[in-house]
Amino acid sequence: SVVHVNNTNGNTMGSPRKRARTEIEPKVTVILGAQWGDEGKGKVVDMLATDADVVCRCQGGNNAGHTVVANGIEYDFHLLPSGIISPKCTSVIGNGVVIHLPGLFDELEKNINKGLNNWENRLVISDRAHLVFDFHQQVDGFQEQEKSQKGQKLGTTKKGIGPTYSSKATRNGIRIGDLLGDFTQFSDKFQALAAMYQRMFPDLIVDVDAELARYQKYAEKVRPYVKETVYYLDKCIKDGKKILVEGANAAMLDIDFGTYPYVTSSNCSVGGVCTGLGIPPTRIGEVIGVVKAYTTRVGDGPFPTELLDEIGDQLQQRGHEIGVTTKRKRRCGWLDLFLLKYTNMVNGYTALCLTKLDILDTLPEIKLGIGYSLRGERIEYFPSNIADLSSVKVEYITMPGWLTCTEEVREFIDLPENAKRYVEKVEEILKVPVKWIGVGKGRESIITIH
Ligand code: 2SA
Ligand code: GDP
Ligand code: MG
Repeated sequence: SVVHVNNTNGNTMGSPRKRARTEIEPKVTVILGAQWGDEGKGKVVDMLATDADVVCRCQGGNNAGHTVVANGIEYDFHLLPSGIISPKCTSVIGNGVVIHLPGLFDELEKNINKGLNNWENRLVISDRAHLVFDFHQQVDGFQEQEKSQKGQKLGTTKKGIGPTYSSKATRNGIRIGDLLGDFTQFSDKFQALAAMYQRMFPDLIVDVDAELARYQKYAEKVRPYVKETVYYLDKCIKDGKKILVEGANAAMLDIDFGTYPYVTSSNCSVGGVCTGLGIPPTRIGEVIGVVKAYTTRVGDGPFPTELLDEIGDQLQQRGHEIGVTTKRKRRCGWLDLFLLKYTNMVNGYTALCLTKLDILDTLPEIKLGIGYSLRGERIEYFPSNIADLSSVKVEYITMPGWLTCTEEVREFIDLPENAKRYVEKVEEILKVPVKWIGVGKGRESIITIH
């Protein structure tokens, strides 16, 4: 179908002037973490990938850890889009992603051992994506160590994400396209970058010759998958392909809108989809916010609804809240609807997937954060200042729990009444429909609300 932008005759010569027409093309569906990550994005992507042609990652790197449990096998994805296990899906790693090639090939091998096959023709990597080198990872560790001495560490995953995006912003970063071009030029850039970091961190060890020899091999290994992805995705859209975007990390870790400096180094909110793939905002359709039924955070930084008591421990244990990449324990707390209102402002969710409702099954009472006050006054905005956020007092509402196992429930109507009320309260306060509810790890453990 075609929209006529404007049919009026714009000229003065009598004959109608031909006007450009805006084609209505299929819209891209975006899946985003609405809290501090680990909401279950991998599982949601897997569910929607059965119906998709292309799944894209647009930002982050192998700091991410996305779990998919399919046919009894647990997969953890870090750089590969979770759609890679869907046999008819093409997986795109976009220009906004930072790629550690040794990590990427290790991840492929690990998944091939778990049964991943026929992926060779289904993996596409942008030539504009920046490379994460081992020295970026070492620098990440050094920076954390320095901050730690001042009691200010961020709790990064030490995957080199911050240093690599720094190189990108400083404009001495090295892209996949550089690796595949003239190797002498690549070597010069590599040497200059390594030398710069060696001046900054004298303890850094880089065997430049050995690294260059290693990367000469990686160049040939990765070459078959590399493409100019802006044209590729544009064609996919025009050909009517169904495209999913798999956000990594989450809104509260976004470098602009998150709890800076306790954030990651990319835009993990909706803007990162446009910049990380070259997709215009007019092509974005559904924006699905993935919301865990409580809140977790891994790494340092303020967390207003954190539970430092036995309820927090219970959520951590029942929810197996352990970092997929670093194996760190995740901090746990109540669901924070004030925070979610803020991330909804930034991301504009069209629907929510509320995951891990089953983890709340054993709680007699459940609290929901609905407002913040600062220095005795209720505030209307989510504080951008870390000192303020650390000192807010959260206003809660308390709802009765359901004390019933929900793991086998597949229809909303079959949920215990108090569980239904909990879900409805989330919808009522956020004014966004909850379209799916997660009640277990597996692919099948989902309630779809029609
Ligand atoms: P980084 O490494 O520079 O991106 O770290 C900066 C902050 O971002 C947090 N971050 C994450 N938070 C939740 N989940 C992530 N992925 C892994 C997982 C984390 C893990 O799925 O569990 O295994 O620890 C992720 N990646 C980055 C990080 O904790 C810092 O607070
Ligand atoms: P992601 O980073 O957002 O993809 O989430 P992670 O994979 O880091 O963490 C989510 C964890 O919760 C994984 O272990 C999932 O298998 C698990 N999970 C996802 N949805 C549900 C759910 O509805 N119930 C339960 N019990 N576990 C879930
Ligand atoms: Mg995760």
